[in-house]
Amino acid sequence: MPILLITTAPPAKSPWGMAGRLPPLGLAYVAAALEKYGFEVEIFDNYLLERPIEEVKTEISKRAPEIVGITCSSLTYERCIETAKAVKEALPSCKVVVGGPHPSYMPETMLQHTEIDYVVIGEGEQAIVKLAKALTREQKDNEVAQIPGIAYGEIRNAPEFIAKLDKIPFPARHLLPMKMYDRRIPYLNVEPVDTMSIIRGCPYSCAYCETKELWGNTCRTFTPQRIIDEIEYMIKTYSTKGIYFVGDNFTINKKKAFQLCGLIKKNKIDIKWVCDTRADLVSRALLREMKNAGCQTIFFGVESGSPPIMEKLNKNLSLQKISEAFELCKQEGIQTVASFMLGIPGETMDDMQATFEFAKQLNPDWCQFNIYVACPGSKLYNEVIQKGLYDQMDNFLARVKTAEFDYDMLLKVQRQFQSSFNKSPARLIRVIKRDGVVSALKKGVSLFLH
Ligand code: B12
Ligand code: SF4
Repeated sequence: MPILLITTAPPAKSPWGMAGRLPPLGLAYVAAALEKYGFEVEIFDNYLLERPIEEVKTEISKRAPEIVGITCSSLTYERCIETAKAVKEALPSCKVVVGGPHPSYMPETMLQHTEIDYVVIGEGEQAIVKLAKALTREQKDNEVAQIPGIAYGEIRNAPEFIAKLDKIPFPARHLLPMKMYDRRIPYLNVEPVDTMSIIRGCPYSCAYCETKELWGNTCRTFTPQRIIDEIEYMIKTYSTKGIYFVGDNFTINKKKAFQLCGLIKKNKIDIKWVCDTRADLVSRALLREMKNAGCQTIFFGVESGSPPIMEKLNKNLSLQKISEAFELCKQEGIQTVASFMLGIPGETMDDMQATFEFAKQLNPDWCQFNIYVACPGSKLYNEVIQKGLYDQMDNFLARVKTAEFDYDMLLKVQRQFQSSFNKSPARLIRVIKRDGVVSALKKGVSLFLH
């Protein structure tokens, strides 16, 4: 049974801005699971290629799959529906399955479209294999209705999390045009850089985040040896020099993080990497071990410099702890990225100013001031919707507006903060230390012109 997995083109115009073009790891995992069970699979990454829908339709007719799986985030919701329609126009008997963050949080918004046959809620690997197997059999209806994480008609089955992640194969990167992706990242001084996802689930309950809804509240990881096997495979197959560990809280399981770093050193693996984590999940000993194992940069979601706003975000993390983590990283020679959000419901201009002051105090290597967008699945999203604290809704993502601020004000504040931070002497000194005078001067000129 031939199966085609598709990412949709990004929306033509989005108030949320567009991020980089990285390999769609989720679809690659789904593809690998299907291949393991002998299914014939192709991936068409139209988020990367951005072909118009008529061309997508031609592509679908040409490949003649019996199942099309589409990945969907809230941002690409409309594109997903458009693509599902194109599938049914090209091949009316082809089954359309959607999965990814948005269908997992809001399956009803997908199933109201008759072009969509099935929704997969949560992790896709087990559900898609069960579904594809069932669809090849005579008694498919009974079998499909039993699949955990499947939704269609009146059926809404709860997902089943994969207990032992090592059981799932490496993502099927061989089905992707690997050379066409953005294989550079400002936080690493090597290239090509590729992505890996090694952790699923999070026990924290930050009000703006919906990760739990997709991955559950228990943190699951691949074993350190399995991660090493994938890194070595990447180096051998794709000449990978840097790894961007996408996803949340790399150091959440400190023991495994130590083991992984130990194995990188023991096997003399020459790789540089960047990861995300929380400021309360690092220690000097761990940072030292990470640095020795090739970690160049850590991305911290700091979010705010205002204690009441941190309280509101339910981050359960003090500013003191964050300052300590940044200081430790400096001392151990690991670069830092501090990411902040502006425009949290309840935030005042004073709170935003506190964020800016805190950013200066942390003095990270890179600083991002992002305008908060309320995403389905999170506690804060529900509050924004219930209280009507938004002035624009695009693909279910809400642009927040309160008595204190609107989007235009936030844009001004964001530009001012970003520009002041980039031009600050402390930052320039940091860039000189990091990149050398010539490169820093070049960057300095571009920063001042910013
Ligand atoms: C890395 C990342 C990015 C990268 C790369 C994205 C990419 N090409 O994959 C970049 C930086 C480009 C990015 C951009 C954006 N991102 Co992002 N991103 C992530 C992050 C941290 C990891 C994604 C990942 O690789 N996960 C690992 C893989 C294995 O998981 P997965 O893709 O979800 O796939 C699994 C299941 O969802 C399911 N599945 C997925 N697709 C399908 C399809 C079928 C048919 C089936 C059966 C199953 C299935 O099975 C997969 C395997 O189990 C997640 C958070 C997270 N922890 O997941 C946020 C996340 C996906 N991003 C998010 C957002 C909001 C964005 C942006 C809108 C941000 C912005 N303002 O620009 C853009 C939109 C990009 C887009 N195409 O939609 C939200 C999505 C929320 C939502 N409601 O949709 C998330 C959940 C983060 C968050 N908590 O807010 N992102
Ligand atoms: S923001 Fe990070 S720590 Fe907080 S709930 Fe989401 S994944 Fe967990």
